[in-house]
Amino acid sequence: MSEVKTHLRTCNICEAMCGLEIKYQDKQILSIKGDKEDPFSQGHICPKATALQDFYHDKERLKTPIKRTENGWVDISWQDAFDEIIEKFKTIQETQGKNALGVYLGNPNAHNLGNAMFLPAFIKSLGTVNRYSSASTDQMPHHVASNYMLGAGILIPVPDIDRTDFMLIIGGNPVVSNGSMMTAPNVQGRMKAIQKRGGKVVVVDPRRTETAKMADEHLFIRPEKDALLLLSMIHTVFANQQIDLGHLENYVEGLDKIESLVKNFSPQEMSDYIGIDASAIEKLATDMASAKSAVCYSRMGASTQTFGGLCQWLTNVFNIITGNFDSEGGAMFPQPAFDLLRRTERGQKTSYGRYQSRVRKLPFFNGEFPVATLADEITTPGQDQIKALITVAGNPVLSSPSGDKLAVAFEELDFMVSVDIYLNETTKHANIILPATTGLENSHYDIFFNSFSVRNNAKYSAPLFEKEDNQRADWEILKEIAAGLSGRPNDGFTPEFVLDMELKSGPYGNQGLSLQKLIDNPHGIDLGALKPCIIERIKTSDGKVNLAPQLYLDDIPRLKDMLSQPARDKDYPFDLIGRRLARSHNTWTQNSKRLVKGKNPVTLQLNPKDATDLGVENGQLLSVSSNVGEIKIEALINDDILQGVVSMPQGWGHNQKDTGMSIAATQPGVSINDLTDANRVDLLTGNAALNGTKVSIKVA
Ligand SMILES: Nc1nc2c(c(=O)[nH]1)N[C@H]1C(S)=C(S)[C@@H](COP(=O)(O)OP(=O)(O)OC[C@H]3O[C@@H](n4cnc5c(=O)[nH]c(N)nc54)[C@H](O)[C@@H]3O)O[C@H]1N2
Ligand SMILES: Nc1nc2c(c(=O)[nH]1)N[C@H]1C(S)=C(S)[C@@H](COP(=O)(O)OP(=O)(O)OC[C@H]3O[C@@H](n4cnc5c(=O)[nH]c(N)nc54)[C@H](O)[C@@H]3O)O[C@H]1N2
Ligand code: SF4
Ligand SMILES: [Mo]
Repeated sequence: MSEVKTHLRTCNICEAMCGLEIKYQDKQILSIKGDKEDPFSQGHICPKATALQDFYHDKERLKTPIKRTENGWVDISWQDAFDEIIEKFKTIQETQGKNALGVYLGNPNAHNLGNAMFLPAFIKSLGTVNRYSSASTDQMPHHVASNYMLGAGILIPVPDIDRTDFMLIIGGNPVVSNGSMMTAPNVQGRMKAIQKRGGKVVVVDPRRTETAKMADEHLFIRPEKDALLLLSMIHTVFANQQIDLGHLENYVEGLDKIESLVKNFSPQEMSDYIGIDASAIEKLATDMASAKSAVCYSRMGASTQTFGGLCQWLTNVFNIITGNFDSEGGAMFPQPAFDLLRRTERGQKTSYGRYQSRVRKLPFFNGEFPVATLADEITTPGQDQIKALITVAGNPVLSSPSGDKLAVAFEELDFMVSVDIYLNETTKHANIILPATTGLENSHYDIFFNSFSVRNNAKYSAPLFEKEDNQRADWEILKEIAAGLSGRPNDGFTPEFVLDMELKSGPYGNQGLSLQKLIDNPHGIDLGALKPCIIERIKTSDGKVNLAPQLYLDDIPRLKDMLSQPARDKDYPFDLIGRRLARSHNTWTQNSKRLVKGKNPVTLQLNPKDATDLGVENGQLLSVSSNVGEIKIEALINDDILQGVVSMPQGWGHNQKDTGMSIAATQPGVSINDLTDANRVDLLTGNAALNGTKVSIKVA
């Protein structure tokens, strides 16, 4: 046995970028703890990080390419796998057109240095517009708002949680999710610090969440009414004449349009729809506008719904008109050391809205179509129909709306490839699975999440364990396919080479930032608090913030139409929303024994009054139906949820045959996305409307 060693790295499971201190001996991990000397996370860690060792040691994780045959899965060599994939993709594209090849990118791509760096070139090599990703089940409304208001989809406003005096959280549960589009390890500690310095935290959510329980105030809201809430808050700010653009006074266009828009959205008129008293709405808006600093942060619950586009736009509008945009304690903009914004020119025309999807005419945003229409594009005959598909680090059968229908659609493909670490609900439909290295075998630097971080940082993690001879990193796989398809030789650039170049030529290059400097500082380097910078960073052609883009104004009639619809559907009287669990991450961490032990966490939470009306008892098995599917799930009755609303975890449903995750299958749960309807999208951004699914409930 060799000596016990210490390895420092950043956890790459979620967005929080926690520093880890890992003690190990040979290939054995002795402990995984929070790195107290990481200047950003200061020792914070959650239970998922300790499972990194389980993913590393998991015997069911794939390490050799496998091919589906009549006699089951067989191992094949990398060369044979690449030869067959390139030959099949080329033939299909030559005979059926470039767009006959589709691509789906899942969430772990954003948490992987090589993928974040080399995916654009890979996608280009595919030569198809049929591009999809988990972004359209998640944060597309944020990117669309930034693109139309600020000229660049990557320019995301981030709550300055460490300095704000008032934080309003709409549809986010960062105490469990550890934050999203807000990279902030130890959100709980940061929220407590707001309270300690005399500030206030308010949560707006149909559930009394773990975050709501910590907040100073929680307001229950009816699902999908957030745009109305924001409009009535903006109405109040105008009515009180509290408009204050601060240092952006000469940089904001369209204030008059907002003023006339909100006239008809007074708190009094909207209150019944929203489910919050008019006086509470007025107080919230007034208190925020009068606070020294305040920030409205709205996330998943306000994005993955029918009006996600309007919600993210109006969130920005509220912050801007109260003087809380690009200023301390408000919504601010990071200046990352690896700056993706350098790829966008001022006034540059983007692909936003350039195309419509073939079947359902949904918008193409941020270089992709909504995944809610992927099944249609596979199953509907005609020119540009998808005949071959490659998924990279994604499990859309469990993560996309009407995921079970997508599984059926995959069976219609002529050829499918998955780059993944498991044989799961999605990859089992592939003809070939290419396994990538993961987690502790990879080097890391967070390209994306430093762009959404509440402080500017830089940290590099070397691989802890060397990969085995036969293994390949995701980026190596992607480069090999790209070279085969484009006919251009692999450029040979490694992630480290590009990272070093970007750091040296980036905004901190003149302060000596380089890969070597990061290697010399393995706990990471703090690059300081966020600074006002939007005037320099904005990418609109006139350098001004566009407060009222026409696209958004044109979506208001759709919102108004909702007002005339009945509050409760006759056949499906409940609104289903999702929830996240502290011990699972989306669909893929469920093969870790230490994370899935204990009681089945996949339960339907409902209010005691609804339970009484339905004659349901705690723990009873229920049958839940929507217009597209039915599942069976146990009842969890408590008053932490609004009457008429029910909630269940997302990311589960490992109850299928022919998959290779036996620990996950011991506690399979059911998939929420067998109930969500792919036809329900936010028509403005194409984002899936996962929350607010209408369901009926009966005892099973
Ligand atoms: N109803 C409902 N649905 C939701 C949500 C919700 O709240 N409610 N949330 C949505 C959100 S926010 C998201 S981001 C999506 C996520 O949707 P997806 O990205 O489709 O799902 P994941 O579970 O993240 O899938 C990760 C896949 O990558 C594989 N993987 C893990 N690590 C690696 C790696 O290092 N390399 C490779 N090549 N593969 C790897 C896993 O085995 C798995 O197949 O789900 C969405 N779906
Ligand atoms: N432990 C854990 N952490 C995770 C993940 C995980 O799976 N597990 N996934 C990661 C990913 S990919 C992401 S994108 C982030 C997401 O992180 P968050 O944005 O914090 O997402 P959720 O925890 O799903 O919280 C969404 C909240 O919206 C509420 N909600 C639902 N519908 C509505 C509505 O109509 N209006 C309002 N106001 N609220 C509503 C829900 O009750 C829920 O509390 O979490 C990340 N972190
Ligand atoms: S909060 Fe996220 S980044 Fe931090 S340890 Fe947990 S999973 Fe890893
Ligand atoms: Mo996500």
